[in-house]
Amino acid sequence: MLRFLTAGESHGKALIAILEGVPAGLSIDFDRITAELRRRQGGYGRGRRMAIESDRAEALSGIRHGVTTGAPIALQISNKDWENWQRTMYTEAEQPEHATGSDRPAVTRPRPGHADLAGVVKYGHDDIRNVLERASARETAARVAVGAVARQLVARVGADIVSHVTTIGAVSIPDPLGLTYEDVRGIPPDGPLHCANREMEQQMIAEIDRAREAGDTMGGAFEVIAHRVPAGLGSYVQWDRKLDGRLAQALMSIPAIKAVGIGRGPLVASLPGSRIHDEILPVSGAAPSGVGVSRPTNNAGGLEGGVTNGEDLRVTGYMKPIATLMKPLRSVDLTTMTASEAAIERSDVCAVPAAAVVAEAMVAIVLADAVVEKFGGDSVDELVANWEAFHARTAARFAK
Ligand code: EPS
Repeated sequence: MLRFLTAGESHGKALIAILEGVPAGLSIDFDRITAELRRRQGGYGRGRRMAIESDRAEALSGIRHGVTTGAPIALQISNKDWENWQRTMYTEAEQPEHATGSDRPAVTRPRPGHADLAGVVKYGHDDIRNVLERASARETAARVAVGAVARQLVARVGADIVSHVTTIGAVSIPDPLGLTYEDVRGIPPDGPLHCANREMEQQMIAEIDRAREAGDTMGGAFEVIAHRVPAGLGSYVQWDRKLDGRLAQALMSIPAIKAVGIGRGPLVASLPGSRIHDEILPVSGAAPSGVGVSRPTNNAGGLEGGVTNGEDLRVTGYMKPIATLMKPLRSVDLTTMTASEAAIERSDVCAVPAAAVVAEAMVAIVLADAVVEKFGGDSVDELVANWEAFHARTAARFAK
């Protein structure tokens, strides 16, 4: 229902996103888009590139006088670093006369863990730059801009999306599911890792510092929580309609994410059913989701049968360490086919907090898609009216 494409290289002129399927009549707060883009640029462990960029999305279509028209929305984020790369990244056949920046030699030593090797094999390139420019996580800025629009749509049916960092290297907060949406919403925006536990955050920072000093990199994990998600999104009737599968695909598509967990995640494999399944209890009064029962636990992470059940949606992403090491791993120079250290490109030491912001955006996009699917997608008024009717019907059903 909602689909988007992005284009753009890390050191090209700009990133572009085209988002189709946003209903007409949605007021767009551009400051919110800018704020999300700024959040993605932050977090302890980022490299020097982020000091160059100050991302802003310019809307080129699909929005008029601040309100969506129903037409495809095109967003553009300029790369400020472009001026340092024009002689390397120009698109014309010949280097333009007034091109700026330096003319860099080909990259020929693939970094283990990066798309470098697989990319040159697949596309038949000699210069790894043709791979790494697009395989760069720079692309995720475009996703965050799209996600910032999607967030504003899902907010119209009450949903809010937050995230927190749960692991950096060997340091993990003890029980992420023990934290509520309110706990995570309350993390100060300037928290260096956006971790709910200030003490453990210091240990995580030390972990990143140790990696930096060793010329190494560090991965981690983050959890995304979507609060007040309408019940009944997704479906169990067909494999590709299950919302857990759609969320997993969306999160796994973020660079460096190697695993996704829903609710209790991998632990479901090692605990008995009596400790995993969330009991269903009667409740007095109206539940905010309209589903008039109480669930004392939420190990399912808000999804049963691939359908939202009215509890908070909780999804965890596990990120590997970044592939560019200042103390490089062994590799092979593809020009001479001799042993050689992997290439060093300017990079981050740890980008887990940024990945968490990207994951929020991807969750927003998946939820917006599912909301449009369930409640209709031509105009926001129509969508909201359908949601309200569904909510009222659900509440009435459970009031019996
Ligand atoms: C990245 C390498 C670094 C990161 C970049 C992702 O870029 P550069 O090579 O320009 O220093 O900063 O991330 C971003 C540019 C961004 O916006 O997140 C990589 O190799 O993937």
